[in-house]
This record gives sequence, structure tokens and C-alpha cells, in this order.
Amino acid sequence: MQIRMKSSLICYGLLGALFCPALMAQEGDSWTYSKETPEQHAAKMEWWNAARFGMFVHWGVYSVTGGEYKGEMPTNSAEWMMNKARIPIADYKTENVDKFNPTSFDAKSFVLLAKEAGMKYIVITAKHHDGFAMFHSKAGPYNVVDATPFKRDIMMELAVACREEGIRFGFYYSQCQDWHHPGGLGNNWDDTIERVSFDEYVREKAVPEARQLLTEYGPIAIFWWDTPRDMSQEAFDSLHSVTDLQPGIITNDRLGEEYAGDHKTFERQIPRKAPVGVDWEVCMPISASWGYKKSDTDFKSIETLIRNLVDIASKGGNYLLNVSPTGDGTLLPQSTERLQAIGRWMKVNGESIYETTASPFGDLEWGRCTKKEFARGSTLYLHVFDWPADGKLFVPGLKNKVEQAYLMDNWNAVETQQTEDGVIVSLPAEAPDEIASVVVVKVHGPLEVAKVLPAPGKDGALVLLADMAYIHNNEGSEQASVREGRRGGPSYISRWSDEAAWVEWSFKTDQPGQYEVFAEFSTEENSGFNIGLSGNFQPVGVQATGGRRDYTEKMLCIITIDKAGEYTLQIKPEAGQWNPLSLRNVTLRKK
Ligand code: FHN
Repeated sequence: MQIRMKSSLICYGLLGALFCPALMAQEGDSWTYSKETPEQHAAKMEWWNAARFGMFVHWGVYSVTGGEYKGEMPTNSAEWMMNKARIPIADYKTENVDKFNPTSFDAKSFVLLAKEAGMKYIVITAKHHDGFAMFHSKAGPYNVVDATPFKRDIMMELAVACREEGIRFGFYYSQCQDWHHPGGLGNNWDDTIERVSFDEYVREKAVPEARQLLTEYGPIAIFWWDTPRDMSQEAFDSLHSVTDLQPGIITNDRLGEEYAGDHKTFERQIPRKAPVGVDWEVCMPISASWGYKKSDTDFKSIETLIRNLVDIASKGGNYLLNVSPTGDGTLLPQSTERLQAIGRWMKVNGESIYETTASPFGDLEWGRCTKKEFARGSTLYLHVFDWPADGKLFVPGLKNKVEQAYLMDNWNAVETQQTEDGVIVSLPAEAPDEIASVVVVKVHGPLEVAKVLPAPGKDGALVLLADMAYIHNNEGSEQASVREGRRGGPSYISRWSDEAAWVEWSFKTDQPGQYEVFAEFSTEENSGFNIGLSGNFQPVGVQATGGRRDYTEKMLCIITIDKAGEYTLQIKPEAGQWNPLSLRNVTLRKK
């Protein structure tokens, strides 16, 4: 791994400020800014990791028509209407900009609603891809104060309200796509534009606006870049260095293609497993569209929203839930009632979300777990989605002595029983909360959790997923590693081209007998390998499935398990017969 250290001295005319951004380290092809020590980074992220829950707001002049143009509803999210309907700048001005007058907007009540929902920070679109500034931009008159009948600086009103209410405040800024400025990217339909260079757009608009947002709106906690595109090093440096204006500001990973930022961003999907060694956030619209779209009725249920929050927190991530103010500056009732319902749940159970860290357990059949660790012991928050009919909740692998256990809802104590395989919690017949009931379990000493091996279910089936596998010999290999599925699809062992790499799953069973072994995979060519239990291999060959994304499930072989116990199932390429596989899972089905 080659590291080139490069420091660049950048001087800005307007402020005459001399920024000496940090050293920029290039590791391989990826540029990251090593501006902080790991300790400094952790200290900066402390409030953010404690917050766990924030509000995303997509609001712009597209809300005037709810995404509609000339009686049509363009595809995609409403904030993309100008692009999808190829709306000329002049039309967008007359149909949307000139009519933007959200007189019902009240920043204080908006921020209070976020607080009521239990949200600890707000990130709002200061400028989206349409190039329209929802603040009094000094880079040009294409902004809410100079170009609309509303004439108020929405970002300023929200910044003040957030400060008064103790809510951290941040901006979303579309640094590359700008369908209004002649140098912005993305507008390939309006031929009235006399093009200038992208760097000119960055110099004339993006950097001055970002700097204005970071110097005139008080303490800004987050700068949320979006849709990175290739750009010159000068453009990248000048944009990145502006964030130095707000010490401690948190930025996401979307400034540049290879820019790590302070946290990884997942969009619309929750990863099955948390990314390792990075802070991360899932951003998701409360309905289908980010911006207000009058045809969008696809609101997520309250159950889905609360369980998403719990699921993400149980993996150590943050949930940035998006709302879409309408043309009059208010939220639809569907959004308000969902935020208030989440708030009611958080009022009772917020302790099990805020300041927690990821679950120490593997998959839990009945729900999720978050935790807090202290010098003397730990507090486990068991979020029970599926309340056990028999009143027995099994916590697999927990070895610690339980000191106290009670229901979060009413503090009623519950009994626990230590077993060799974990702890059984005895619960009342009725779940306190039908969406997610929290059982608090306080244990003594450092957490001790035995690794729980997957085992066949009552139906005798055992699904071994890609992200449950251990991959041998894949150090340094781009291939044969577990990848997140596209758009939230199942994870898979990616294009396993390296025939020296091989895979194993450990599992246990108390059901001896014969099992059919199935695999869900894709391969562009026929491929041969060996499969077996703990070294007892048999050769297998599979046919090409038509392409890397053409998955199929095939039975590979039959294995015999003589007695209950722990086993490893191994798949090893056969030299000379192996061709790259993408492998989603292996399933053992008892005959
Ligand atoms: O194109 C944008 C989209 O409009 C929206 O802002 C989302 C939010 O994360 N970001 C981009 C799509 O990834």
C-alpha cells in the first residue's frame, strides 16, 4: 500500500483567509483527508453516535407543484422533476420559483416536531440539484429571498430555532449537480445555457455558497454532500477546505468518489451487517419520494419506522429519516402522525437507543439488542418484536450473571434463568408494546457472549448466508469477499475468481440424518469445486447461469450427519475446473 502525503496551501480571495487544510493522504487510488487523529475523530463523533436519530428534510421550489409539470408526474423523486421532465430553466422559474410562498412555514414548530419525534439533529437541503438556494445566497439572485414572493431566509430561521431548542443543525449541499448554473453538472436539456467550466461553477457558486452557509448561520454540526462526480483536485480541495471553517463539523462520504468523510452513508436500505470500523448512517424517506410529491402515498408504517430505528441502532448506526415539506411549508398529516408516534415510543424507550452501541449477539430470532457498557458491567436492551407465546425469551450465548432485569415500559421486574447456552427471561403474557417491547437486562462484569452457531430450524432447514461465512485466503483479494446486494438485495460472496480462496460455515445440529445441500449462486461459465463436512469432500459441478446477476438455486449434493454436534461445511474450488462464482447462500434441507 503506497501512501503519498500531500499538503496543499489554499488561499481564498474574499476572506483573505489562508487555509492550510490537513495533509491529504492517498492510499492506493483513494484520497482521504487525514485531518484528525483517531482520538480526535472519535471525540468529534461522540454526540453524533449518541444521537442515533436525525431528521432529513428535502424542501425546495419543486414542492410548489408537488413534483407535477404540465399535468404529468415525472418519474423518480419530486426534487428530480426538473431533470426527469427536462424542464427549461425559464419554465421552472415561472411554474415553481415565482410561486414559492410557504406562508404556513414556522421554523420553531418544525423543530419542535423533530424534538417530539426524538430526533437529535436536522439536515436540510440548502441547495439541491436544481441549483435553487433555500437561503439568501450572495453568489447570485437565484435564491429564496431574492427570487420568490416568500422573501425569507429559511435556513436562517431554522438555524436559529435549532439553536434555541438544542437541536444540532446541518446542511445538505449538492456540490456537483446544478441544473441552473452554466457550469453545474446534470442539465443536458436546456440549450439556452451558455456553458462555462465546472471549475468556474465551483469557484463562482459552490465554494462561496458553502462558505456562506458555514460562516453566516452560526454553529453548523453537519455538512452533507451529495452525488459526487469526477472533479479536479483544485475543485475538490476548495470544497473540502471550506468545512475547516466550522471546527468539529461532521461531513458524509459523498464529496468525492473516493472520499471517506466522517461517516459512511447508506441510502434507503439497512445493511444486514454493520460496516466494520466506520461510523455510518442510513438515510431514508418516510414515504417514497425525498421531496414532496403529491402522488406519493407510499408512507412507511409506524412499525416499520420504529423497527428500522431499532435495527439500525442495534448495528451501531444512525437513522436519518427524511420528511418533505409541501408548498405551504407544512408536513402532510401522514408524516406528522408518524413522527409523533415514534416520539411516543421514544419517550418510553429512548434510553435503549440514545448513547447505545451495537448488539454483542448474532442474529436474534425475536428482535434486536442494543447495549451500554460500564466499568462494573453492562446494560442490555432487548427489543422484542415477536413476544414469546410461552413467555420464555432466550438470549443465546449470554454467559454473564444477571444482576437485574425489568420491563422498560413499567419497570416491573422479570425473572431470568442462566443456562449452559444462554439466559432465559420469563416474560408476562402481554407485550407492553406491540411494535417493540424493551426488556432491560443488567449484567455483572465485562460482557461474555459465546458465539452461537446457526442450527437447523424445526423444519430441519439451515440457511448459511454469505455474511455468515469465513473466507480463507482472500487476504488482499478484491474477489471472494462479501458484498452488500444491489439496492438492498441479499449479500453475496462476490465474483469468487481466486481459486486459492475457499469458504466455510460452522454450524451445529441436534438432528442427525441426511441433508440435501442447495446453493444459490450465479456464474458466467461452468464451474467445478469440492464440498464437504469437515474435510469429507465430494466433487460438484455447476452450469453457467447466464450471467453474474442471474442467480439460481441448485441442489449440489447430499451429506450425512451421523450424530448431533458442531460441524463445518466447506466449499473449495477444484483447480483447473473452477470459474468465478457469486454465492448468496447454502441451504441444508433435512431429507
Ligand atoms: O439525487 C439525490 C436525491 O435527490 C436525494 O437527495 C438523495 C438523498 O440521499 N441523494 C441523491 C440520490 O442518491
